Amino acid sequence: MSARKIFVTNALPYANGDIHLGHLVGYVQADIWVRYQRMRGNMVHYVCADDTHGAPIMLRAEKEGITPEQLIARAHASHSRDFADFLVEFDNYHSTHSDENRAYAEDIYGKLKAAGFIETRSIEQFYDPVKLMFLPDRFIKGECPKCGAKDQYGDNCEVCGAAYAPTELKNPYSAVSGAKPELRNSEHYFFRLSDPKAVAFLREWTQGVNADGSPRMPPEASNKMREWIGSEGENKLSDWDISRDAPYFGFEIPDAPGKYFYVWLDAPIGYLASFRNYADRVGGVEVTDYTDPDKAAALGTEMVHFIGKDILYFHALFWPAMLKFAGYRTPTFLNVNGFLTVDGAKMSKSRGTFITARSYLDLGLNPEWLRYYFAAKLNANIEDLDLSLDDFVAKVNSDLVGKFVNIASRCAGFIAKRFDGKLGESDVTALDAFSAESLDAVSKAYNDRDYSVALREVMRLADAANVYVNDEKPWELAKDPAQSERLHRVCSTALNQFRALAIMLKPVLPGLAAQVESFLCVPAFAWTDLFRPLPAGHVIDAYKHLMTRIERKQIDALIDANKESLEAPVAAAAPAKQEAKAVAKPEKAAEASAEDAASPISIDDFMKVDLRVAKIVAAEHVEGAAKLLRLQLDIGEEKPRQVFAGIKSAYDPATLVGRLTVMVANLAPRKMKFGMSEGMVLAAADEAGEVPGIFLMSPDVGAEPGMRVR
Ligand code: B3M
Ligand code: ZN
Repeated sequence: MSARKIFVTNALPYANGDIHLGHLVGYVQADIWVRYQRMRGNMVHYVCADDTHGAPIMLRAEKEGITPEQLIARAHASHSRDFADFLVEFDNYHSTHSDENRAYAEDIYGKLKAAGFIETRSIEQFYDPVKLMFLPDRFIKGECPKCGAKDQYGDNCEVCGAAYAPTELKNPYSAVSGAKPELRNSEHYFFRLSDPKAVAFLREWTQGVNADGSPRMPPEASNKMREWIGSEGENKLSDWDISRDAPYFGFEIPDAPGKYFYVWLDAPIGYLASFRNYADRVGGVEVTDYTDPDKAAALGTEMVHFIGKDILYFHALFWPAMLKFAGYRTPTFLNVNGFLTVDGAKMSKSRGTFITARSYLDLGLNPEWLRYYFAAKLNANIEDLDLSLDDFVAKVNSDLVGKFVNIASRCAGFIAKRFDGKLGESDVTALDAFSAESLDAVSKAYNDRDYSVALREVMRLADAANVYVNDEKPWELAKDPAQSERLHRVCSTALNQFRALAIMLKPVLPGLAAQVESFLCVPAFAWTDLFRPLPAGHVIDAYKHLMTRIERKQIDALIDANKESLEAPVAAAAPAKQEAKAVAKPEKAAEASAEDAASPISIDDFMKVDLRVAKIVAAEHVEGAAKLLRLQLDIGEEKPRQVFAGIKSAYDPATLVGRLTVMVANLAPRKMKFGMSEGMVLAAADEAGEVPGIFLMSPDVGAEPGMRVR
């Protein structure tokens, strides 16, 4: 069979937040697949980019006092670093705010327009008369029309779960300026998805198969699409609003001054842009082989997208329709992953399970532990994946350290000490377990993205290798000089078994595999190496320790580091709705972990914290918040500061009014579910939890609001 030619992408992370473990599921899944395909000798171009446009990025940059370009440059650097450190190895990590993306977006839009798929229409929308902009749904808040809960977003209520249009909110206000929004008309551009040609195409595309009979998406996804499109004769698809009015951070639509492409229009186009940027950089790759429908069909090139289930709608409907009617090839396959839960529950900032990629690395946890755990639980279905923390520790320690690494650590020393690092003959029958049949099973499972099946088979083989070592007992053979030849044979055999396991684990554990390659003194493993054991006479290096065990206390430190401070809970990440591009930044804990607290800082570090005596001029309960009180703090400024403090369990708000305390005055303001928090008050609590209560700080008699504390 000739080599496959595959263009692979991962969903583009939004430039408005950090990479967290929930993101990593899909990236690790794709990276494993790419590495496996490459080991098989297939040609893969694997690209990604940051998704950079839209109102949330514009507004956030403004709030931080930087340009959107600066904000996305910062995100690009941190995202690239996070992926590289988790061994997710893209050929290119580009940006949707790029010349290539503008060119593709204009080309696709122009072709859709020429084909009659673009239409303009006037729509009525909320407008912020202070900020002078139309408001995305997520930036309008008010009272839920169903249950009356206050401070709910414009698209759905977090208290009763109702979904509604922003115009249905009672007492709506702009989350940007606080102003009462007005309804205004504006001309919008639409992609005519309801056109009978589009509907017919999508019905076939989502339900049909590729020319070679392979499916285009998992069956659950096809079924979902059937529901969304509706059955023959019925059409549930509505036209898609692809424009936004200035001010907006994005690409202006050609011949439409003041109108911009909606971020979701140019986001998937970013796949092509990143590929183009890559091809131009490296040379020798012909992008149109993968994007032109005729060339793609003739050459059999594939285009595979790895996405999360929350963005299926965009990738299974809008994206293929855009490509099709603009004269591009359509995707070969959509791989759809589910959400990550931690210990069976949604990731949570207050519980510390909304874990950033960076915090994991910073605490010295090995990225391959997580890659292995994810892989061991991943299959080709759209299922949520649970990171069960105890199971994580147990599985990594037992499989990787206890079973895999253990084989080498028990045998390699004898080869070095007794046989000058030279391998001897291997026991052919002991290697029989690694039959073509079981290797085929592993291959098939990797190719089908059934990694849990692949790894179960690999661990079965590891068990067999351990049984062999346990039966042969090299440590006992070593005591008897007459058994030297036998010892040589057993250790050589076991190391060949170990090598075969390392080859099969390489897509998941590329770093560990590289260490094994260097220890065995062999070039980079290819899949076909499985069928050729190392011969007698091959010289290996001294064994170096390959992987340490995870300790539960490392996990506890990780949870601690991600625990949101009591004083400043942040609104939970917005679900990825059409307008809801704002994924709240997972905030690092303000309270450092126990170790951090103990390490010394300089006086300069301390002086960076602006502590002030503050007078509590108002205190009240916050509706819907279990732990918080809303405080107004006078620190001698024109207006009191609003601060949310997690002290509700300890204080009756009425008793607080009038008293003095100490606040951090230069903490970056944070947008919370209930409003802005503009600082933090200081309070003591027993970390061990033995002494109950929270104790607010007080200055001595005579202190005045606004005095600096140092
Ligand atoms: N950036 C995911 C989100 O922000 C979105 C994916 C784009 S893939 C083309 O919800
Ligand atoms: Zn409600």
